[in-house]
Amino acid sequence: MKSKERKNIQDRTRRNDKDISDDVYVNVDELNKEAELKAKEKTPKTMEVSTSKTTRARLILAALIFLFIMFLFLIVITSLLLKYYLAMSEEMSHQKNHENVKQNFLQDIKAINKTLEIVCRTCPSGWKPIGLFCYYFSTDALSWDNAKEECVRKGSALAFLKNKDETDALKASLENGRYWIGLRRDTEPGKWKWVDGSVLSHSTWKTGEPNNLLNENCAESANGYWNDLICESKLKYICKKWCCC
Ligand SMILES: [Ca+2]
Repeated sequence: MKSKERKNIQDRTRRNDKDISDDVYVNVDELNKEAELKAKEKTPKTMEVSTSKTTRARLILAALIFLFIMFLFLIVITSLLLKYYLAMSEEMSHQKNHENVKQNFLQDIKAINKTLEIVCRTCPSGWKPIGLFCYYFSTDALSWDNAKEECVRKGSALAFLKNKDETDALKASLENGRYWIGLRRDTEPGKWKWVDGSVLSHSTWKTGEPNNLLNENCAESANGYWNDLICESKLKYICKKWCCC
């Protein structure tokens, strides 16, 4: 009897152990499944976090590259501006030096002209200094050819008045008289030439002149205005020469 009871007890014990073992296995499986579920739930978030970090890192890298490129760009622009500034400074310096040289040159020219004017005012007796020339206003009357020869004999030339400044300078001396000037009709029709061979480039002809009335081939200054006249006419004359220069 005792043996039978012992056996029953052993059987019950064995069944309980088996039940317990089964319960343990069941719990372990459940825990594994739960862990898997949690792992599945956690994986997307982990991936999202990882992706976000990668994106941020790329953005930071791109920003750094952009800043570096901008830095290089600023260096290049600054270098170009500096180079341009230095070139402009050098150019302005050259221009300033050139302007100084020009001003000094003009001052020297003025000083030379002033000196020449003073020297050239030393005209022979009976000659009148006007500008850089000496003029002789004759009191005797000659034909145009004789007047020309007389001027040459005096070391001068029958006056040639090539520009307005000279004509204006002589205006006061010519207002009250008639004088031969060194202008004669050329062989070419309509052309006039000065005694030095130069062509006419400036004139103060009287209104209606030259009219070439009765073969008038020589020019006179009549009260400051020019008129063509017969060369054999007897008129006072003007000689002109450089002074002592
Ligand atoms: Ca005339």
